[in-house]
Amino acid sequence: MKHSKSEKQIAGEKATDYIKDGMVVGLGTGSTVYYTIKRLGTLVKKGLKIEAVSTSSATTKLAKSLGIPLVSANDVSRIDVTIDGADEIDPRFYAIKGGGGALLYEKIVATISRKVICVVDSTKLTNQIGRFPLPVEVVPFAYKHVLKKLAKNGLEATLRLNEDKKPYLTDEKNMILDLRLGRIESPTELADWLNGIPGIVEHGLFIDLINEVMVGEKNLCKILKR
Ligand code: ABF
Repeated sequence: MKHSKSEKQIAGEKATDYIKDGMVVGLGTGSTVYYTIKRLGTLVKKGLKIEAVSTSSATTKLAKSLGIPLVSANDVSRIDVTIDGADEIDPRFYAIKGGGGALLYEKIVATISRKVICVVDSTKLTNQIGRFPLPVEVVPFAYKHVLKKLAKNGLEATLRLNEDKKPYLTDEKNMILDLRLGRIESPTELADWLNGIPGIVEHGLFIDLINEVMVGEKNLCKILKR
């Protein structure tokens, strides 16, 4: 019996329509972009000529296994299109990312990209972001002080742990604090405030970075534009 594709697969694969010969492509991280990368691997085998910038060690491993040529962010002057997932996204395309721990490279890559396409299943759409815990990447040197500062301001955060109950470390060997906010009244204000705290390297609020959203909905792909 043939299984129908999941919403993640529908959105992830459809996004490869944007990738053309000669492009520098940003490859996000996660279980939706997984399908983008798999399809891209097939296209490269068929002769598509691209170079890709990866946003995590997991994506690098997958892309390498599929023969996708990789370059580092410092080797390119721009990225033509980046395809990445999200944990939550609202109608303004404000998103929470970083559930997978790759928010720092994801944000850098999005910032240097001409176009950012977000690929999601329909459960990721929301009217107000904040239900998904907001990941904040911190340097280990200061994490307790950052936690204290957050608590002083009424923000409940927990240090992310891995399966061995040790602190989860990002590709840059930083830690992640997950902020339980419930709802974020003003994402821009919160982003600015977090940006001003020494010890915070980056946070998972993506504001004015996403240009288009491809949503898998049942067995179709809906394209949302700003
Ligand atoms: C990445 O993938 C992350 O920023 C985000 O945490 C995750 C999206 O989830 P999924 O695995 O469902 O695609 O883009």
